[in-house]
Amino acid sequence: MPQTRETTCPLDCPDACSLQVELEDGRVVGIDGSADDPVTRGFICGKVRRFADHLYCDERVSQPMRRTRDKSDVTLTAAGPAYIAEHFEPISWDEAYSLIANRLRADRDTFGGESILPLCYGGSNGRLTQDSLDARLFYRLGASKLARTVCAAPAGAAFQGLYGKMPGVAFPDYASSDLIVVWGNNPHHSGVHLTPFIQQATRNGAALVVLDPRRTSLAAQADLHLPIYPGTDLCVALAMIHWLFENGHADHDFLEQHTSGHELLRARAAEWPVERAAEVSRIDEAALRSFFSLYAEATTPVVRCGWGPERNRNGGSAVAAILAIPAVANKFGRRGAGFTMSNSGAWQFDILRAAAEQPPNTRTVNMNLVGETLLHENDPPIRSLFIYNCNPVATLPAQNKLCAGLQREDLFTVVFDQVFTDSAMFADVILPATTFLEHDDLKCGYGYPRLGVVRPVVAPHGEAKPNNEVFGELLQRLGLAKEDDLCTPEQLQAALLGEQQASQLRDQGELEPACGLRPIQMLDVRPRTPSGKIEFAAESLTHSQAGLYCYVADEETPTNDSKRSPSSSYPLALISPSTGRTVNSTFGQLIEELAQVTVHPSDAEARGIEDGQHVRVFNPLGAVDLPAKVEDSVAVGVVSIPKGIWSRHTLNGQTSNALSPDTLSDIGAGACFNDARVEVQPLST
Ligand SMILES: Nc1nc2c(c(=O)[nH]1)N[C@H]1C(S)=C(S)[C@@H](COP(=O)(O)OP(=O)(O)OC[C@H]3O[C@@H](n4cnc5c(=O)[nH]c(N)nc54)[C@H](O)[C@@H]3O)O[C@H]1N2
Ligand SMILES: Nc1nc2c(c(=O)[nH]1)N[C@H]1C(S)=C(S)[C@@H](COP(=O)(O)OP(=O)(O)OC[C@H]3O[C@@H](n4cnc5c(=O)[nH]c(N)nc54)[C@H](O)[C@@H]3O)O[C@H]1N2
Ligand code: SF4
Ligand SMILES: [Mo]
Repeated sequence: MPQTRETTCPLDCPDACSLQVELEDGRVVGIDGSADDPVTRGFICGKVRRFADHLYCDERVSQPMRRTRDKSDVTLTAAGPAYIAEHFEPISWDEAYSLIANRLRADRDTFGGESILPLCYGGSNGRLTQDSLDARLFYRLGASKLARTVCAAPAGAAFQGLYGKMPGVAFPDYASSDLIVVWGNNPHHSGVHLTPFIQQATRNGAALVVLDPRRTSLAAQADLHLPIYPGTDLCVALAMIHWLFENGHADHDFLEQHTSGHELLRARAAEWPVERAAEVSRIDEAALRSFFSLYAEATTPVVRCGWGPERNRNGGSAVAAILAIPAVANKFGRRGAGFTMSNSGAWQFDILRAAAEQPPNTRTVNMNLVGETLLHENDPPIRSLFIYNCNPVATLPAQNKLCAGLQREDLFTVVFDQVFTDSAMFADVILPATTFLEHDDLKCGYGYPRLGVVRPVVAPHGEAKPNNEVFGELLQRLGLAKEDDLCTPEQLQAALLGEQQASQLRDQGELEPACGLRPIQMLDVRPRTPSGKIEFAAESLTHSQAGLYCYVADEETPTNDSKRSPSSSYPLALISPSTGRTVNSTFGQLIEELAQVTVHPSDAEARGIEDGQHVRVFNPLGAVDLPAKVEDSVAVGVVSIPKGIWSRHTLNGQTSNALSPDTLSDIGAGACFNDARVEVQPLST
């Protein structure tokens, strides 16, 4: 008899869908969105609809494994199940725990705890599978800490500085907006449940403006698509602020009462007349002016700021300037007006605090610089790397440097994952992880801000285990566990939410935050900054190297990498946006076709490149061989390769991450994936 079970999708996506999972004989046979949910509305993305393929694929890790041969022949071209079969052998969990515990203990005792580095990111994005028992283990070992900067570090810092992460306009309220500005975000792929509300608004007469170097499917439907050159959002946002001031659309009373630092913002904006911004951003000046007028005239405009604007050297200032726009014109106080960045701030708890765990005073390694650290840091050197909730070979910048670091024979690497990722090829020990259909978790939607409970709906595959069980056992084996440690999902949930809310969550399956699910900005929610005002020049933002709201052009790029290319030899800007097939790199093993690089017809013609032809995209950091897609969906001077692809998706194993520099953004020390500058040439056959 088929059965249906309810759970929540915790993947790194804004939506936090309510799911209905169909089971037959204990196996998942179908998965879809709950029909009675106001946001999920009975549909989910195509990626998760095929989750059963991920659960039962041949590349699922089903038992612990140990490397049997050295790492000298690991290359990205060799990656794949055949490599695993030849270089690894199955071992028991008991042997795996002993191997890992002995090595971590020996490294701590000989080289110091800082020689151990946990390397983790969003993984399944749940609140219980990260920063709980894992943090307890690494803190108590005195390990190096990780600054998780590959995503949302610049945007998060800017948003925290200006607004203290005040919750934004909820997706259903987009239906009430009269102008929707989608700025560097691609909801058709990266958060599908916003789209129906945008469509509802446009049916009601709302205008839609999209700022994106690519003509995404949403941009194709927009009233105005502004094909912005990557990394120039700061110039456009400042030009808009200047124009609002100059044309009598700034709300001076609001600025005086509810903001601070507007003098600095205004002064920096004055450097950006519309003509200058148009030239630098390569957007038609008249189109920019139409955008500014549309915004000034709208009564309930909303700005959906995505993560496209942050991934470059100007990213922090850019997001700060974009988020300043509704404050300058005071487009707040009505349903559907304001902005949305991330709504993760709607839930203000952290599991470490709940478990009374204090971070040690050890060094912090920036996640973007893991390759650099593995190769060049000796104080102490990293000797043990524990990779979980993360597929760094596919997702970190400077891929070739990272792989060289991972290939060090003296480095002991654990990869704890659900499938044999590209990173697993570099492991000494591979551990099998459960998926979110096999373990307990909690998810706070960072788009629609509900908190959903994640329940195991099927038995773990093979010998796979949840993170907390594995880190709990390692705490025991290393003698680091304490009697009053909270360990079970129930204990952790209760510590996080309090007994009453935790039991409410168990009964209802989800909870809403104290501010409600659809707060009106500056009415129901206010800035959570130290002053309670919108702080345009927050103390935390003023340490930016170039200066807050100061644009750094290509030629002036500060660099920590001598191999960084001058833009004249590498004139094309490479971006690597999300696609509809993968969630970051998750599900990559299910994709068989090669990825493509999209090149504008005029750039292709100048290089003798034809549609479908194999090309090399290269710069001094790496080279990616793959087919070209010649299409005018990208702006002239811009090329695009999807993010999250695996080595098997290109002809030579390197991916867009091989071309991304490990330079850091102005604010938040974040990733600069979209600062990659490249040349493209046909591959000789
Ligand atoms: N299917 C799918 N969904 C996802 C993810 C995924 O990988 N796949 N990832 C999840 C995660 S971790 C995140 S952070 C979010 C990200 O979600 P989004 O905010 O949508 O981020 P991206 O897809 O990286 O980029 C969005 C758009 O920005 C454009 N862009 C690139 N550079 C610039 C620029 O300099 N300025 C401007 N204005 N636009 C630019 C790109 O062309 C792209 O269309 O999505 C989440 N959802
Ligand atoms: N070129 C380029 N690169 C990018 C970006 C870009 O725009 N361009 N975007 C960046 C962004 S936005 C992000 S968020 C990062 C994401 O970078 P990552 O976090 O490295 O990417 P994911 O693919 O989400 O990796 C998660 C891994 O964790 C595993 N996992 C999931 N759940 C669990 C669990 O419960 N336990 C364990 N042990 N493992 C689990 C999954 O199987 C998967 O292999 O990538 C960044 N990389
Ligand atoms: S990845 Fe996003 S859209 Fe897809 S099911 Fe999960 S929450 Fe929903
Ligand atoms: Mo992300």
